[in-house]
Amino acid sequence: MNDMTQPVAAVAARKRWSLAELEALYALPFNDLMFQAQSVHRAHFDANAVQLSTLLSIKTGGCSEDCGYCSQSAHHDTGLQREQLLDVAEVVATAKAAKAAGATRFCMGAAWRGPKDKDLGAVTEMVREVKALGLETCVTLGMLKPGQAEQLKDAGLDYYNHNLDTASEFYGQVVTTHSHGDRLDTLAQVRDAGIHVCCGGIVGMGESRRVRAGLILELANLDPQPESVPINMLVKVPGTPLAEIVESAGDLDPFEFVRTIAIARITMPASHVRLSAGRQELGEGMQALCFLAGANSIFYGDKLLTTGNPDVSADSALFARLGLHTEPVQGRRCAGH
Ligand code: SAM
Ligand code: DTB
Ligand code: SF4
Repeated sequence: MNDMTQPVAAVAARKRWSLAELEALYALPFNDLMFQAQSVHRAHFDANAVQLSTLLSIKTGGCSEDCGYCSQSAHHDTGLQREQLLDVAEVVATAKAAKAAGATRFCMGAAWRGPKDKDLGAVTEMVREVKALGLETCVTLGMLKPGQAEQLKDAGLDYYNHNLDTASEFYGQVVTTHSHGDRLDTLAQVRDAGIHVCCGGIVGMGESRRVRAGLILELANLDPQPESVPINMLVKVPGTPLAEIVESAGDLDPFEFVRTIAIARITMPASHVRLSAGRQELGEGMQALCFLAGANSIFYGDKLLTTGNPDVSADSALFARLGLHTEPVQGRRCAGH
């Protein structure tokens, strides 16, 4: 029975997770964790539906930031060909092809610390035209300055992707040119502008389990929780510092990646959890376990931003083998998002 002496707001307050609770979830036997995750998943979503987002790098390489995992940082010698901001027409043509292939959301990524005002005009035009195709729109442009999120919202932007990437205690070992606090600041601007938040992170960077638990804790305790939570497995790009560290220290156990997906599902029950970078390396069996753990979104298309992704034909075949289907736009079962 509810304690009627408590104010309504306190009764309705959302659960805040603790690090101890998340560490306890990580410590569960794998089958018990999967059972919990699948039960939560079924209570909130069609268990066999997967949302498909296609990525396009609209401005590639030469980024001022020093993110230790990233092929596009000017601080690392990865041999990546730099490209200026694409023309609107080229972006629209790629978005049309993505829609024809079955994607429902189109995500445009730029290798910027943040957009300059002169570039934002071109991006808002891309958002307008992609939205007019009947696709959901998403951009990931780095840190935003006051007023920029509102301009994107006015253009019809549905989602802004800006990842916490790792727990605050580990952030300084991954990036030094901006802070974890800077990320939270941009996320607040996106939320205040009324744009849906897409925010997740990367695992497999040589972090401890406690750091993985800390990342999921920080994501789950965002209030409101992000509508979309991409969980990336580090893609080891030659020439990036983190690839070299992980190459000598050894890869993360893929079951630990599946556990991370399951814990994201349990702690963020109404969010779309996206099985993001690293699908090629995980293979089909591990991807199937990720879907069982509650992943219900993927990046769909032969390329992520600069690295590979499974072919559309391979994904279609995998979906057929697993009896999965594509989630239609606005296909969520729970109200509010
Ligand atoms: N510059 C913007 C930013 O930092 O937010 C947008 C682009 S950035 C490439 C988007 C996200 O891609 C990063 O936050 C990170 O989570 C992910 N990512 C980048 N390189 C990756 C890699 N090698 N492996 C896994 N995830 C990666
Ligand atoms: C996210 O969390 N993962 C995507 C998207 N958001 C922008 C990017 C993955 C990039 C993987 C490395 C690359 O292709 O450059
Ligand atoms: Fe730049 Fe984003 Fe890559 Fe960091 S992750 S180097 S900000 S493109």
